[in-house]
Amino acid sequence: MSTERSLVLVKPDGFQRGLTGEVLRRIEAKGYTLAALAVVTPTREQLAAHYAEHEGKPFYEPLVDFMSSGPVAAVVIEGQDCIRGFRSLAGATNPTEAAPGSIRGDLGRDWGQAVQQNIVHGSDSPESAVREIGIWFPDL
Ligand code: RTP
Ligand code: MG
Repeated sequence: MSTERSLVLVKPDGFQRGLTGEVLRRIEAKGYTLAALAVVTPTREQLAAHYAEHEGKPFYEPLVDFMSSGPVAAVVIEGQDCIRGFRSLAGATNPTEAAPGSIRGDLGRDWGQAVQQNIVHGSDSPESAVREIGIWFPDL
């Protein structure tokens, strides 16, 4: 067990649908704290850095198009094992398969879209968290 930070994004679908407060409510109800919060429309350069591991995959271009389509809420959360913990709150990548009770299972609607629109992003490892926090909050 260790205190960690994780980078969470409320993606354009969640932000546009007014679900930012609901996502933050679940994060805080779990017991994690907010270390930084910003509303930004991501640039393609920011997204190229953020999603470097996915470059060349079939969903990469639609993903960058989707993620740059409007504002997102970028959030740094903090708490015991919050990297794995937030991934658990978020649920499986595909909202149709995500368990009820999870953010994606309860709120995600990916049908008819070019890419999975699944409300949130969460860092997947301590190394990713440090890297991603540096992209979205260079001054933190
Ligand atoms: P995230 O990075 O956003 O937290 O999600 P994840 O780890 O669960 O999923 P990842 O494999 O890292 O994929 C990044 C995002 O790309 C979109 N995606 N769409 N086949 C598809 O349509 C597809 N596959 C991936 C999703 O928005 C996913 O969250
Ligand atoms: Mg990922």
